Amino acid sequence: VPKTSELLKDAFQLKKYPLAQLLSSFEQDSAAARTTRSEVIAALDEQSAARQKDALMIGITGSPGAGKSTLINALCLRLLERQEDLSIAVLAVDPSSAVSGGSLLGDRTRTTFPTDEPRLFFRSQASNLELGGISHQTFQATRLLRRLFDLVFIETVGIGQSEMEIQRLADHTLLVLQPLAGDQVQFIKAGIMEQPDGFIVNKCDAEALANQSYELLRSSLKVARIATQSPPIFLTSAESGRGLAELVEHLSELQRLANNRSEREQQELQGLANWVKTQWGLRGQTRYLTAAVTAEGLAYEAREAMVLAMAETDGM
Ligand SMILES: Nc1nc2c(ncn2[C@@H]2O[C@H](COP(=O)(O)OP(=O)(O)OP(=O)(O)O)[C@@H](O)[C@H]2O)c(=O)[nH]1
Ligand SMILES: [Mg+2]
Repeated sequence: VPKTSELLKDAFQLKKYPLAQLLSSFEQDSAAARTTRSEVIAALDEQSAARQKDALMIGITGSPGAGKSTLINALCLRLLERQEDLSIAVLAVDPSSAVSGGSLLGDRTRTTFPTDEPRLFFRSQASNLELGGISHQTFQATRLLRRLFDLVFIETVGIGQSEMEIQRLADHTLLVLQPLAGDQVQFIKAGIMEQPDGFIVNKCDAEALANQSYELLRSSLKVARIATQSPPIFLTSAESGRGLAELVEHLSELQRLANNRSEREQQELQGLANWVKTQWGLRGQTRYLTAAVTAEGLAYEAREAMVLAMAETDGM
């Protein structure tokens, strides 16, 4: 078994297998995995400023089969072509097989990411739809990926609450819709769903369909009066390549504006608080928040250790 420091050295060069091994220790919940995680984070924090990355995290969400994976794939290739020194990680959160009987997961292999592109890394995670798609594993995986790549795409199936979770985790979230499909817009109108930062109407293979879809979405958003400033709407087709250049331009611009990024530290502590709540409920959360006052200044790893110690000694 290679040592953590060796794995990390290879991971810095974005070698896929060592990266996947390190990611596993971020996704697992064992004591051994936690130790590896702490070592990795400490080693990353010690890197020179020039070597430290803080990726822009883009959430791509939307109904099953809307074309999210196909889009991400096409966008990645264009972005990489455009920017020589760019590296991208894609984290696809797949609905758990319990819900779909595995069929959704099977369908998802339709889109294949190029494995021979050294600057592109792909990871698929099982998700729990009951928890809104994004799991603690997703959060943990982004902790590593954002420190190693320039750009991280997180693909989730947008059903109900999951949009909100992805918006918390990502710096910028785009909702992918099928043409003329108003269901998710209805959710936004009804206030069930938070407003995404932008909309993508995909599968706009024909011009008439694109125009119709655009008008429908625009008028729905107007009625909903969800924003004083209406979010951008992109009309895309993976088939014809329509709108992809605009979307690439948009993403590059976001990447340039570093102030779009959320504070990593804040996000980490939020991720920890979410985890404490799912593990130990409201009582545990209260207990943690009370103790956290004295833990001010402590980073994620130290706080996680504190939480585990509290759970062990007083059951939380
Ligand atoms: N006609 C057309 N088909 C598309 C387009 N984009 C994607 N598709 C097709 O739509 C199907 C679903 O695409 P995916 O990219 O797997 O969709 P997804 O949203 O990732 O699906 P899930 O991950 O299962 O939720 C595939 O058969 C694609 O080939 C498009 O622009 N036009
Ligand atoms: Mg997909």
